[in-house]
Amino acid sequence: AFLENVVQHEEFLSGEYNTSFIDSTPELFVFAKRKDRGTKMLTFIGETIVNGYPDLENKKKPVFDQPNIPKIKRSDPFPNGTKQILDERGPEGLAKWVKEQKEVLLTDTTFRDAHQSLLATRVRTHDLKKIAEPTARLLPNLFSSEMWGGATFDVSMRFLHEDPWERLFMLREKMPNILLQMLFRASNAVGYKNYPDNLIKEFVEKAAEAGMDVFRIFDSLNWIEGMRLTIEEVRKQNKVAEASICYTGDILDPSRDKYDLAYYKNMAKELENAGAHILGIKDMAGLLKPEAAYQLISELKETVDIPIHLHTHDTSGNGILTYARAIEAGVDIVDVAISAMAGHTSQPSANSLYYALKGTERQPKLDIRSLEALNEYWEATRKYYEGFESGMNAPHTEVYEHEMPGGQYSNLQQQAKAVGLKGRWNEVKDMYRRVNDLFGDIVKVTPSSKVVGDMALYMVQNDLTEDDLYEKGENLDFPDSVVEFFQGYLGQPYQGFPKELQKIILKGKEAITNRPGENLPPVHFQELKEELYNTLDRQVTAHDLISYALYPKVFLEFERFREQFGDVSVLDTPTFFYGLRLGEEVEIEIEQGKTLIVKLVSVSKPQDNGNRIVYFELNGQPREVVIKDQN
Ligand code: 3PY
Ligand code: ZN
Repeated sequence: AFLENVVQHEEFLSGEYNTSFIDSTPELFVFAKRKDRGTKMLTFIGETIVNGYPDLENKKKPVFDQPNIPKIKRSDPFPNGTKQILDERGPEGLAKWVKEQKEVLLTDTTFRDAHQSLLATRVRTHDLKKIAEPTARLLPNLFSSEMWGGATFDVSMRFLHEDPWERLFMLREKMPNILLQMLFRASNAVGYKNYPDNLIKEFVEKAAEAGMDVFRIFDSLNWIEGMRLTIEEVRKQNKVAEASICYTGDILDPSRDKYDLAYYKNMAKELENAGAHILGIKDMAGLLKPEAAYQLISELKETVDIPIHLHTHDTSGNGILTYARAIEAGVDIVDVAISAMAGHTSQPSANSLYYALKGTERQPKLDIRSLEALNEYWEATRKYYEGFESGMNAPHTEVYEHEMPGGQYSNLQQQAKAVGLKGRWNEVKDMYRRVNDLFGDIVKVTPSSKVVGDMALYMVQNDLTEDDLYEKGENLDFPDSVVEFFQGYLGQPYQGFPKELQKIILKGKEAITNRPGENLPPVHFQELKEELYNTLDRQVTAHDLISYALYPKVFLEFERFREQFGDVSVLDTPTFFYGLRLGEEVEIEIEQGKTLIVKLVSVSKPQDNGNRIVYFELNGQPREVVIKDQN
């Protein structure tokens, strides 16, 4: 069947896959016969019923309460918001407007970082679609909605079998009055490695055209050389370049003087000079203590003329106090999430901040009843995803020690489990901190944080100490990500690499000091397009091409899945994760005005060949599908 052979092909599995792979192995890319949409959908539901959703331990469908969607008048015109200000006044005009506002402005991260940090990025477009318009109508004073980028791009294709571009188009349509914001890893785009310059430009151009307004741009080593190209391209598109400093260490601790106030002030000035419309402070692990926030923001307000946008994670439980102090010091915008999706590794709660600022002139302008109504929706919706909860249910102040980003904690925990270190999680966390010291105290955020995590796992797994690396380094086979990091493929860390360790890890391999993107051959979009057209046997969009160029394997697997099962993003979330109970009936709107009514009638015992027959009613007619039982 289409592409099924591909993922098992040796070259593919070895990771040496490149985009000429299709040319040299055409036999692998043959299409399966097309089935109708109803059959595809029944096959997917049948698969889920018989074999379960791969990542979930609990396969039995719980009974969920239906999330309440707040009442809104859809026929009313949308209230104007920041989107109109950007469109009318341009990014400089918007920045000027931001600075004129007395109250603190809010970015709502519920649609991106909140679920990336709490629920392994698993929130589906289906659930965003239902609440997008109510959010835009009920919170028209939001500065922006962060709804794309970071891990959402990869995860939506890989695990949710959804096209991230479709999510963007849908949200743009449902939220015409609010700025849409994304997290962009500069030369790493929405991936884990550096990409060719022309791919970065193409991504920014097409995302801007599709409706993206604010690009929060950061480099995982705070290396400004890695950010310039993206800043320039965003400016060219007349969109908002929010160039960001990643906050690490502790400016209150005199013994951690590598990243002191002067360091951050310098970087802020450089980003302003590089063309930032807004300065982002990205506190990805939630390390910025309240008094540090006050000092940092006070100093930065003196240093730059552009507005300042602060992002933190509430892992330590101190998030609201950090914001209160930053707001006192004059920060212009802060990132929050709707309460039910806030706290712990996510952002601080919008609802809490509203009350925390009561009695001050900087209290945000919002209708708290609306916020509570949206909260009710998210409280119920979050339950759909309980299989992806990290288990952290209290503040973790140890984050100040290990400095792990909010989005990495549960991820690394899973990785540790997968390599048999489940019982040694405390050692892994401690090793993470030690590896950071070993690497010379670096900024840790995707993808540099992944390098530290890989090294920590490797050292715990092999019972290695720091001394062991220096003593028997030549016999050690270091993880690829670590070798590539020391080769300079993610860019240059502040004050350089620790030289002795670099030598041990590289074993004679060369390291670069220029921008990795300069060395990478450009993507030939036209060739890629023909190749994909031949493979997929359909028109290929510019968006498909970008997804393919960034994540070739993930994109092809996503296409294979869609060919086999159709567009499963239209399914409600409980059915997507758990299938149907006997006798249960669901309505599936496969396109506007076209609905399938699916009822599960029975499931046969496995036959000798391991197949089960799943009996449905589809729009009242009996239908059956044959599913191989993998258990
Ligand atoms: C990401 O890059 O996905 C992040 O959220 C970093 O904090
Ligand atoms: Zn974050």
